Amino acid sequence: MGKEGKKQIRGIKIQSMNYAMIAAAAVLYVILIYATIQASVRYRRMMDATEDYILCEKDAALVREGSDYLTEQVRLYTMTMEPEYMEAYFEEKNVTRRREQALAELGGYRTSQEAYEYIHKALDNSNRLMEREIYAMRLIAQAKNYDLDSLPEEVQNVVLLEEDERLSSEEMIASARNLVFDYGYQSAKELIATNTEIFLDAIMKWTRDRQMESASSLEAIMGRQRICISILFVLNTITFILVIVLIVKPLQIYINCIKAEKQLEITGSYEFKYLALTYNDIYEVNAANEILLRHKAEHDPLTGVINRGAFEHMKQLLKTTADPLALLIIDVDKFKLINDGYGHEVGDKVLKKTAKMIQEGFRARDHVARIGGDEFAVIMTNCTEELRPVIQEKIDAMNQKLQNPDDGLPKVSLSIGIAFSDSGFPDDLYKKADSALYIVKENGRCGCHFYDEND
Ligand code: GH3
Ligand code: MG
Repeated sequence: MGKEGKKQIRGIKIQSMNYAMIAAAAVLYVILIYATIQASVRYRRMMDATEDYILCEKDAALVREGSDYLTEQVRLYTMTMEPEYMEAYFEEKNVTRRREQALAELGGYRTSQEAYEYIHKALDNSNRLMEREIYAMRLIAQAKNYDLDSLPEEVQNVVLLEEDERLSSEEMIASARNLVFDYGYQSAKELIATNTEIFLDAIMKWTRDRQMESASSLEAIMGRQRICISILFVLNTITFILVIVLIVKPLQIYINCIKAEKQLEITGSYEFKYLALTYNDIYEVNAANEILLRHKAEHDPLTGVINRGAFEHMKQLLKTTADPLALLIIDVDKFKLINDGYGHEVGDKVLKKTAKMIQEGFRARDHVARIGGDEFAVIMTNCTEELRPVIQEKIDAMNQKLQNPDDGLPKVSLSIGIAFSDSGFPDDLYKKADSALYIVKENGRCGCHFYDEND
């Protein structure tokens, strides 16, 4: 098969398969890596949402604590009238500022705007309550006749209502206590607590929404990762199967073919099929060359029958066999005269014709060889002396034909010496046949003689 034939080979190319697998694996790996990054981002978001919630809760607690602390200090002040409580109150209001700091911190977090407004409202409520508290403190200071200059500016700046100015000290104290203990104060406090609660509820809901969103997209990403891993597994399995089908199996088959000295089976990938076809081409050419060379080495180029070398080889092979055989040595009579009279070319033609005739005259299993210039030998396998008349007949027929040529070639005749062997080709068989031939040559040629011990 030539190049054209090889072009028509159908099969998967290992190279193409490799490229396809590498490309598919690369795409899947990129998707997987991207999905992993996405998963980390979603996970981080979930963590952030939880962290934000904790911080919001802490800050909401700070707002409430700050407000409660102010309430506690103002109430203690109105009850005990000890200045230290007023100092503690203003320390919280102006220096510690837990509520403001908590709110400032909340502004920095990723919080829901809606929730943020509630905590802001809580702070506004707390601030509005402070006006009432400071007014209460001013009433106490007024009732106790404290030096106004020693009091915080906010207290100094309070302008008492006219009806309060007219109150007695006890009434003022009672009014101050009433301001920070009455129902209105309590409701305002509850409003602060409610707004803080609403804030926390809103933050909780917001956090849960963020977590749910991140969790569901995390779930989707994990799903995609599972699909990618499954596809990778399938691809790997396909690759393994293809390697077995396209490479491993064909190699085993090829090795077996080579061991059996057979042509290679056309199987496996495109490359293997190409290799097998090329090998088979070479194999065929080699086999043909071998046949040709062996034929050349064993055959006579002029007549086409086996040559002397092959005849000797055959003698060796038959030496130890058990079958009976006959050896005929055939020589063309006065052949020199043909050469001299008609030329060498005619001589060759006569030799060719003689060889052909001998070959056609004997059985296919008999071996005809050219063992000299005008000398031939026939080994008749499985032949006993019983066949003498048959042999005689054959020889007579051949001589008859050669003596009456119808092809324009000169007349010739053959002299033949024959010897039999009961088993194989003994060493002296040739000599016997040759001596029988000599007898024919001595006795007028054109005929045959069977070797006889008594000759
Ligand atoms: P005899 O009857 O005693 O055999 O006489 P003969 O002339 O045939 O003598 P011999 O067998 O010795 O001669 C063989 C001749 O065959 C000698 C040689 O020139 C000739 N010869 C050998 N090989 C070839 C060949 O290939 N072609 C031709 N044309 N002649 C050959
Ligand atoms: Mg001769």
